[in-house]
Amino acid sequence: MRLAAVDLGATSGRVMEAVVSVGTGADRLDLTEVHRFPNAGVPIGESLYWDVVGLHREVLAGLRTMARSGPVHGIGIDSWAIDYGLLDRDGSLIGNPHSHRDRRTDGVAGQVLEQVSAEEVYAVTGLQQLPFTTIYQLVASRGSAALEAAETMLLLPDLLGYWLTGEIGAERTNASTTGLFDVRSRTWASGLAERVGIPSAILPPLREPGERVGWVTPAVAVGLDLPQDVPVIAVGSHDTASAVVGVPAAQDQTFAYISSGTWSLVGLELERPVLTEAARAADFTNEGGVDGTIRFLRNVMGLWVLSECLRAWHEQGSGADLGTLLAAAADAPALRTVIDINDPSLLRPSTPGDRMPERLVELARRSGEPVPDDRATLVRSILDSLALAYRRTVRTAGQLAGLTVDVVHVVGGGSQNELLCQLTADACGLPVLAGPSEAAALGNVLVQARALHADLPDLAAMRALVRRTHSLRRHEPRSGLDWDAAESRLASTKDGSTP
Ligand code: LFR
Repeated sequence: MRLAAVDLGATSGRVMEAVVSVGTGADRLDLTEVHRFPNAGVPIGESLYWDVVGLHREVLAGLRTMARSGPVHGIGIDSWAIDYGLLDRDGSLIGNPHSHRDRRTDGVAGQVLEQVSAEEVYAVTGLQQLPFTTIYQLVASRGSAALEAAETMLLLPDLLGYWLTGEIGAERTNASTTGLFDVRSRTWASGLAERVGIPSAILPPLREPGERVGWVTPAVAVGLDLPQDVPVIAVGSHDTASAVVGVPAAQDQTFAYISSGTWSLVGLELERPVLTEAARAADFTNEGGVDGTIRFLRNVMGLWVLSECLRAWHEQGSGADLGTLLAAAADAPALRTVIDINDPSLLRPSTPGDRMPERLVELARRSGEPVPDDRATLVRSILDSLALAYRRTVRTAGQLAGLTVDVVHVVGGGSQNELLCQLTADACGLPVLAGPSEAAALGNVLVQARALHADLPDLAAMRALVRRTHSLRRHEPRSGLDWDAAESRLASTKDGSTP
């Protein structure tokens, strides 16, 4: 079968064509990029928005290209989580969706947690405290004309699916990231929403990955030159949920995963949430995975920090090529400057008046670490600090869940960064299996393929197919670097306390 995976990231989006066949003696899971397009937050005044109509246009362009060269048996959409659009009573989008990196949520989490205790919130939602979670965005917009006019809130993949099919709903893995979802009953936490002044009526009916969202509308079918019986299928519409489906883990190993892109999502797949006080204190999240699994993980700031440095240098007119920088970073002194890569000062986009490279230098200074003196040492410091954060997170996840991790799988774009993967193996003291880089798109099509009756009964079968059809790079841990000492150095700084 020939399936379209729409996979939207914060810096680029793509429409991928997948050809899937299972059980025919010649298994196939071939992905081809049909259309790739840039994405970025768009500043207007003090606010930061997504150009969601532009994203819809690019999705249509990709689907049209795919339709020209053959049949399309299904379409699935995944994107980053948390962000949403509001629909009015006519079903029209109200305004532009905000980016979670917008400043409107500054201080809001603190206000909410004065109203409902952090313990109580964690017992219901099981989520890490991220300042920009949907609940905080909606609280920030209480009293706004937009929220007053809103009939429905749609997370971004559900909004794009609505524009293709006319059907309204909320796919469960992404709903689980909103802070408005009850991790145990697996339904909306309507009571919590109402307590903090969010009208629960805007939360649409939930759907499971694998359910049909609907058929493309006649207008979409005509515009794309598609037949009208092309289904849009709900996949793990949170990109991280799809990426975890695409982790090529073997069944006999306990694996941790790092879904490495703009953010790095680091954790374990579990059958049940871990809602202990220790998990809350360590700020671990229990997001919903495909097939009722739990993604027990933490957000680590990720390659965002590096890509914002590249952008800042580029805007300054002295742009450098990533490959050259990484080669120089490989030769730079190891573990010279380690910083808390999760520091909130790194969250916002780099601007000419507040550039990411300078923020990192400032953070090193504040932490009493040697200040990076050139680009190679700065990049090395980012990668060492990421590896250190991965190490702490993998170890803490294992302790909290009572599991001994055998192997770390790195998937997503960051799996191509060989230096980072090697440092991750060294830091964790565990083998790292790197790839595939397109795990989210693979997870997206695997769930579609099953919904369309491919013989992929469970996650193990899906992962076995990824293993049979994709080659992975293995990094063995090397000894020689003192990661324990680097970790203690970091822990002794004020900002190094986050796990
Ligand atoms: C990764 C991701 C993370 C989520 C962040 C913001 O792309 O979806 O899982 O916390 O983006 O939505």
